[in-house]
Amino acid sequence: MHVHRFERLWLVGALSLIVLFIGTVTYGAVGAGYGMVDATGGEVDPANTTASENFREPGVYEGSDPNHYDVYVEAQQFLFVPGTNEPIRIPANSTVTFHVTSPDVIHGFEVVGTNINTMAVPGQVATVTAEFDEPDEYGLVCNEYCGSAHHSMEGQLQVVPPAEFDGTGGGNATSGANATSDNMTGGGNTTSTPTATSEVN
Ligand SMILES: [Cu+2]
Repeated sequence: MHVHRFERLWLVGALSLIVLFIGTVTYGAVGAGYGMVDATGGEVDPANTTASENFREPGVYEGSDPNHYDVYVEAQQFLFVPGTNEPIRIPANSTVTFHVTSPDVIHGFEVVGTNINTMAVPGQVATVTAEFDEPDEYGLVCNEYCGSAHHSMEGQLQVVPPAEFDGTGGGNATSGANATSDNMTGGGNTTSTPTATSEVN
């Protein structure tokens, strides 16, 4: 059977497109490191978020390992606690797990310029873990429409040199600075590091 040359070209082109599309979808699903908010953070009572074991008094806590910190954030109309009235401060060269929930309506919690971006759903705790290698400042924004002052809902995350880190704050303030401090790795790393500048709005 004779297939005309142009016919064959179209055939090859169309098949290549299909392969390309399947490839990009597969890459987006498994290769790019994105994940859905799942139920691992647990549930809370939105009217009393700290009553449950899954959420603590908002603030920064030392985590299970050295250089690991847990940050509990309440996103509410129209501020992040902590984050808006006082910045979230964490030391550089650390791994941080954010636990985010909302006592009122659905909000967003995005650390601008990184891939840290989750919904804050009333009754649910979203957890996101990221590494911060170098001192920097990031904006926080809410990107789920949450009411009349949604556009003004923003905050700040400060990654400070370990020597300047003045301890964890929150329910139980312990002094968190790690003794060994200045072995900062340079530059880009795996999970969520920071490329863009952190400007808000
Ligand atoms: Cu909002």
